[in-house]
Amino acid sequence: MTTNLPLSEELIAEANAREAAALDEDYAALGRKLSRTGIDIDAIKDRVADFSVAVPSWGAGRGGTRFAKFPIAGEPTNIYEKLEDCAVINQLSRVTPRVSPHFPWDKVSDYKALREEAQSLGLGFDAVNSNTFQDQPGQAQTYATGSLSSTVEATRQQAVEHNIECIEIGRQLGSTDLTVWVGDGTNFPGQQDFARSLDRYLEATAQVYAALPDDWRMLLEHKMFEPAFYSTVISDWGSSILAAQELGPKAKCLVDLGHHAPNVNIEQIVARLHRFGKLGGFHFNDSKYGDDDLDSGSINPHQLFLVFNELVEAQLHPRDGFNPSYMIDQSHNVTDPIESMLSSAETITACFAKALLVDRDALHGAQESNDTMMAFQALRRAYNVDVAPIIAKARAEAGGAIDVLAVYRASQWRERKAQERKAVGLGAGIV
Ligand code: LRH
Ligand code: MN
Repeated sequence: MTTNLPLSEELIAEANAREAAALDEDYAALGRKLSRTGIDIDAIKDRVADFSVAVPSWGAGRGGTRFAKFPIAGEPTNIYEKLEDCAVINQLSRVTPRVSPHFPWDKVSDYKALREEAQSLGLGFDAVNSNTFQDQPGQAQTYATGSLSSTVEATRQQAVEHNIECIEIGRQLGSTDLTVWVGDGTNFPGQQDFARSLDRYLEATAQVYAALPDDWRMLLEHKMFEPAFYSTVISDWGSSILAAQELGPKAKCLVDLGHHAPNVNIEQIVARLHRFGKLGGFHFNDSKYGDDDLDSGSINPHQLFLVFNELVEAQLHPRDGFNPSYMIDQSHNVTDPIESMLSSAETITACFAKALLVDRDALHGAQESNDTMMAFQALRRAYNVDVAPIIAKARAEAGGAIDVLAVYRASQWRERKAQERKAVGLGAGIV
């Protein structure tokens, strides 16, 4: 039961009152434009109102690189403060009602209390993330030479037990997905045998798979490189889908947009994973070079649109258990994390709305008749529509803010939290 939303509803209502007339005008104008091509704007708005994307608990604080992390005053210092900030994002945007937690970063002693606190803030939990890419103080076995694919039996067992512990925590939080990303790999040719490394990974991951409750899924996250810089055990969608097929029907593939080489056709990977019933979820972000974890759609919004174009096609041709988890996974190194996730949630929702505007009959007809230009134009026409009035209308009707960033800044949330929260020390790395 949502009892204590972080921001005053009056603040949002007063700001919306000032914006309402302009929004209504823009919405009506866009509605007339879309109805000329047979599109009912309210039907699109209703689809948008049902759309949601989860936010990463680790994205609520400042992120960093191996060189440095520059904290901001008032950033969250524990999972409870992270939930508060995630609740601000959802109260304003009304599209981020779930948080994806990461363990042990979000470890607490009472998960029932954590779940209740989240519920009081209007939040639930999405996929839980395990972490066998860092050693924790007092850990028996190091992950320095790998985790689920380690040559050391005791290390693989430790990694298996940690993942099973994450499932147990997730069950208490009401989650039904476990995301497994392992940084296992090598920095030198010959350092490890590719086949034996994968076999050890499969043997160990099968033990985690066996511990999944019936209604759970395991989401395998592939990544081309980093922290390993010569080879990575699950480096691409091919390794991921083969592993997921080997493990069983509850194993699916998670696509982190930043985990591919520049210019890889990610939307085609989405179509392929869907074709074989293995599309399990997404980590949305953007990148120009490596796994930059930049704000979604900030570098290549057209690629994000093309990914959603494939997802709308997939919804029209569902395969076994088509229910991909949409999650943001970003590192906010230079912005206020709340502002970045508000902006990213808007961009992700907008790319979904634009994909809904594609005239599928015109597209399919042009594809079948090899009318290349009209096939391309079917996508481009939809991409060129400014869907902001639809997103804002759906948001305002759900109690959110028409201008999310303006209301967030007017709330003085960060300034107020800077008074309350203890300062975060200097450091480096993602969290
Ligand atoms: C790995 C990754 C993974 C998370 C981590 C925070 O690069 O994308 O999803 O565990 O970032
Ligand atoms: Mn990720």
